[in-house]
Amino acid sequence: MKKWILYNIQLATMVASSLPYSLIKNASVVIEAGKIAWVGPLDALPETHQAAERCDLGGRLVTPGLIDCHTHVVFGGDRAAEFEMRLNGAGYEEIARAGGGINSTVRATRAANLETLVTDALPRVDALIAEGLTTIEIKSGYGLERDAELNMLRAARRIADLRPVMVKTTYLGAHAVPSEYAGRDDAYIDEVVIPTLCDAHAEGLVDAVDGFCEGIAFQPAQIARVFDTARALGLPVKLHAEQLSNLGGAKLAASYGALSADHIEYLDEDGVIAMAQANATGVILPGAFYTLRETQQPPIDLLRKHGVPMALATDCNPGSSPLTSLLLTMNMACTLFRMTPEEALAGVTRNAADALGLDDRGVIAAGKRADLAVWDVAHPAELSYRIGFNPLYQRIFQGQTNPC
Ligand code: DI6
Ligand code: FE
Repeated sequence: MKKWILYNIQLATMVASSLPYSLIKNASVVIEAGKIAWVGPLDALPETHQAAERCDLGGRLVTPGLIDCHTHVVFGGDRAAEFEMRLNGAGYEEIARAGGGINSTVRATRAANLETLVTDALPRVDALIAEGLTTIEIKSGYGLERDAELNMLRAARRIADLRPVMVKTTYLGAHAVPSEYAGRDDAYIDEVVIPTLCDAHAEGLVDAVDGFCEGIAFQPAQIARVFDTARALGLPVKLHAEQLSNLGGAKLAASYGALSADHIEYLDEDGVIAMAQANATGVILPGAFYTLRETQQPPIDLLRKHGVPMALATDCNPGSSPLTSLLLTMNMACTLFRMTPEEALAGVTRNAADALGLDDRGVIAAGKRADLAVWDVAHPAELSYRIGFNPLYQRIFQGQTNPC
C-alpha cells in the first residue's frame, strides 16, 4: 500500500494538551493504509518512513477532518415558504393550521421514496464536505411511522455509499407526535416508536437512539421507555434536552450513560454535574438558537467549570436550523456564546468524535484514521473568524487523496 508524507505544514493536532490547538509548526504526517502512521518534525522522520512519497503543503494548516455530530439532513420538502410567511407576519398557529411546521416535513418525508430522500440530502451533505467534513451523524425523526422512519435511516446509510464520508445513524422516532396520534403520545411511543426501533435495529440501521425531551414533544418518563429499549438492544443514547425549557432531560440522559445531551440552553448546574459524572458531551447548536431568535444562552461557563466537553454541530434541519456550514457554526458559537476559536475547533473535531463514541478520529495522532482537512489559512482562529468564506484547500478521507 502506498505511503506518503505531508510536510511543510502547521498541524493543529487537537490532542488534549495545554498547548493551544496542540499546534506543531513545521510538522509532517506520514499516511499509510488509510491511517496516520507518524507525526513529527521532518528532520526527525524515522528511517522506516524515509521511502514515502513527499507532498509539500507550503506552510498550510492541517486539522482533523471535521465532524458534524448532530444533523437531520435527510428529510422531504423544505420550509422556505413558511419562513417567508412568518416574515410577512403570519403567526405560528396560523402556519400550523395552513399545514406548516414539523408536520409539513413529516408529510413530505412520508411521500418521498428512498431515492428522493437520498437525492435531496446529497447537496446538503456536499456543502458540508466542501468545508472539510469527513464524518456526519444523521437522524431519522421525520417519518414518525414505521416505513418512513426505516426509509430515512436507509437513505442515511446510502449516503455513505455515494460519498467519501462516514455516516453514523441515529433513530429519532421520539421527535414529535404525528397528527394521527394527537393527544395519544403514550400510545405513539408504545405502538410506533419502540417497535420501529426494534425493526430498524434488526435491519442494522441504528447506531444510536435519540429523543426530543420537551413540553412540545416528550416527557422524561416517555423518553425513559425508549431508552430502556435502547439499553436492551445494546445501543447508546443521546437526547435533545433543555432546548426551550428545563425538564431534567440531561440528567435523565446521563443516568443512561448517554453519549451527549444536545441544545442544553436551559441546562442548570445540577444537570451539568450529572453530565460530567457520566462523561457525557454537551452538544451546542447555535444554528437553532439563531434561527429561533432564542435569548437563553447555553451555560458555557458551567460546562467549562465542570469539565464537560463541548461539541458543536449544525443541527441541519428544515425548521429550526437550515444550516449546512460547520465553519459558520463555529463563528456563531464564538460570537453568540463567547466560545473561543480553539473550543470551536475542538467542538467539530475531538469533542464531536467523543459525542459519537468514536475514539479513532477527531485528533491527529499515530494510529488514528487519516481523515484530514488542509486549509489556506495562516492561523487556526481564522476558521472561526471569517463569515461565509471557505478556505478549504483539500480534504483527505481515510488517506485516499494525495493533495499534491
Ligand atoms: N429541535 C428542533 O429545534 C427541531 N427538532 C428538534 O428536536 C425542530 C425540527 C423542525 O422544526 O423541523
Ligand atoms: Fe436536532
